[in-house]
Amino acid sequence: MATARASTTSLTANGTAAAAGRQPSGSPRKERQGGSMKIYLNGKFVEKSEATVSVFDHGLLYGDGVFEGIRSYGGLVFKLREHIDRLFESAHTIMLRVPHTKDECVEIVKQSLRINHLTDGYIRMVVTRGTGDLGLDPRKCAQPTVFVIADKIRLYSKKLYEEGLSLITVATQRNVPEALNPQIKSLNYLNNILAKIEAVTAGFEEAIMLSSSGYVTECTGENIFIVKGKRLLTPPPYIGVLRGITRQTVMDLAASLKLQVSEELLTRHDLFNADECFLTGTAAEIVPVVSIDGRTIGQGKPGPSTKRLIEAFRKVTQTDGVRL
Ligand code: PXG
Repeated sequence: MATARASTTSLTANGTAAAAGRQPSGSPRKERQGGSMKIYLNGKFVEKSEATVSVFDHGLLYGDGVFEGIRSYGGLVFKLREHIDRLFESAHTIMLRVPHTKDECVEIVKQSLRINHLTDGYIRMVVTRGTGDLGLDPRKCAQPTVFVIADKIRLYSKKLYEEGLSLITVATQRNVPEALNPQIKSLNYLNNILAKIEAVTAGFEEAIMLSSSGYVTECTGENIFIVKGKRLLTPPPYIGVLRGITRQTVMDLAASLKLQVSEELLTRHDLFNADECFLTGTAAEIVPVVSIDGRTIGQGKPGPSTKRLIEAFRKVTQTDGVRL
């Protein structure tokens, strides 16, 4: 049985994970040395302490907005175009006008990294409906709010990447696409946060969310894959998962490893009986999974295909991308 669970994790009053004697892996990192951080906010770079938005911003009041999380490796911004395209698609669906061209967004992301002297960074680009009144009506919001934060991120400890994660499925179902399509990367992440709270409260780092009919969808901020023989399987987007950019990268890399990829409906039974399992996401990258709902996956340690995909992913992130 795998032992990677966070046994004494609990939720503090503000909902942040706190575990006896150890830092939660998702906790905010310390400020970079020197303490200065420049944030892009509505057309200019300002100090972090000045980077504030109105309490009337509908991004805050209603989660009315969209975002992207992007990574750069050694001065190369990975899949930058793909992230900006997805940001514009999310914005288009919620009828939010991004007040920049895609080329301008690319420049803003690059500048955010450069101005903060980051070559290996994590970038959060956010566009909200902007400042309105207390009603829902988006027509009251004159101008979208745009901000970009360039920082560092590490979701899980090194140990978890080496030994693998233990997951549980949770009662909170993934949003039904007919109500709120997970393809929209909106600021409304309560569905995912409720699932995360269930996992953390039970002493696990991450949750598997099921669809309303009980099929596997994704984790709270990562897509899920299994390896069965020479096949690499992941749930199809129509079941209600984000078309992850890391997910697509892994699907592209699989061919070179002679793995046959397909999008298939997966049950918990399929997960329990997989040879290997792993998660993908920009922030998390590729994380091996070794136990699900108490069942050991494969040999109970990161599998050979997972390790080769991690290696192939590491290589591609070091050679591909938009140069700063
Ligand atoms: N599914 C969901 C629901 C996501 O939010 C992914 C999959 C992976 O997609 P990419 O394109 O990044 O491979 C995400 C990623 C976090 C965090 O802290 C994760 C995401 C956004 C914000 C924070 O884990 N999204």
